[in-house]
Amino acid sequence: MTKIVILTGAGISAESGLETFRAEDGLWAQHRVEDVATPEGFAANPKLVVDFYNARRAQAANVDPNAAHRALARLEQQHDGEVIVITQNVDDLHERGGSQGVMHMHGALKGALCAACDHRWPAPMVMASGDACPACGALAARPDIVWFGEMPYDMDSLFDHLSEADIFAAIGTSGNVYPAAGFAAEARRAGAHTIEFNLERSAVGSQFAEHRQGPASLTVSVWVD
Ligand code: BJW
Repeated sequence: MTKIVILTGAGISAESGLETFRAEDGLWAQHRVEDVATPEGFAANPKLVVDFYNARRAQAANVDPNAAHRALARLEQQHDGEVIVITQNVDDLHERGGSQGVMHMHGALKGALCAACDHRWPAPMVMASGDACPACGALAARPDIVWFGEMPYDMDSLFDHLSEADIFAAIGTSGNVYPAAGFAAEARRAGAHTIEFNLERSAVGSQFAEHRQGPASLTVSVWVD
């Protein structure tokens, strides 16, 4: 029985209508990363950051999973072995496409996190900066998002999965952000066959044995079916 580990990035949600980060007109062309995706940015201007994620939460709620998300859910049902979906995305399109147990290594738009005690709870659709934490009462609610300089979630478990992978597939991720950008090399070292699904070669394209170029809705569906 083969174990398939899949890493997804913003490119898998692009055809659902969500912007990627590093496209010419992407999110980082419209906002300074330091302002909206670092703990320092949040400390300097919490309202700006909370508003940025409120807007993204609203956008994500208004789009639907696409054929690539649905194909991965079918893979999970059909494959005679384990399928692990690790996403860097903070939307819930994998879950709404039918995948179970998705690992959100960069957090989730649907989550709130207490900066004082690390308690996590479901975020309201519109968060306010300085909302109270239901566990400790501190006025320290923030979006449950992993910003630059913070430790992604579930790292030990993610590396265990990578070390057991027979197939590692990266879908729609530019390979610019670590530790996720190092996953292909890690899986390859452990003996996995590595496949990249992208419109173009990513920054870590040399780590993949196979490249499937084109829109994920098409290439992932062809791979699964
Ligand atoms: C399609 C498509 C279609 C389009 N079909 N494809 C120097 C060296 C190495 C590391 C560092 C360094 N200096 C600092 C670091 C660490 C830092 C880092 O990596 N910085 C780099 C910029 C160099 N990383 C961190 O700080 C991380 N934490 C950390 O390292 O902790 C310490 C640690 C050490 C050791 C082990 C473990 C931990 C935290 C990173 C947090 C990233 N956060 C963000 C924002 C929050 C989430 C949010 O707001 O949504 O996460 S940044 C942003 O980038 C977001 C994404 O998840 C992430 C990755 O982007 P992604 O998904 O790849 O999107 P794009 O836009 O870059 O690419 C889209 C791709 O899709 C493109 O390739 C397109 O071609 C493709 N595409 N349409 C198929 N239809």
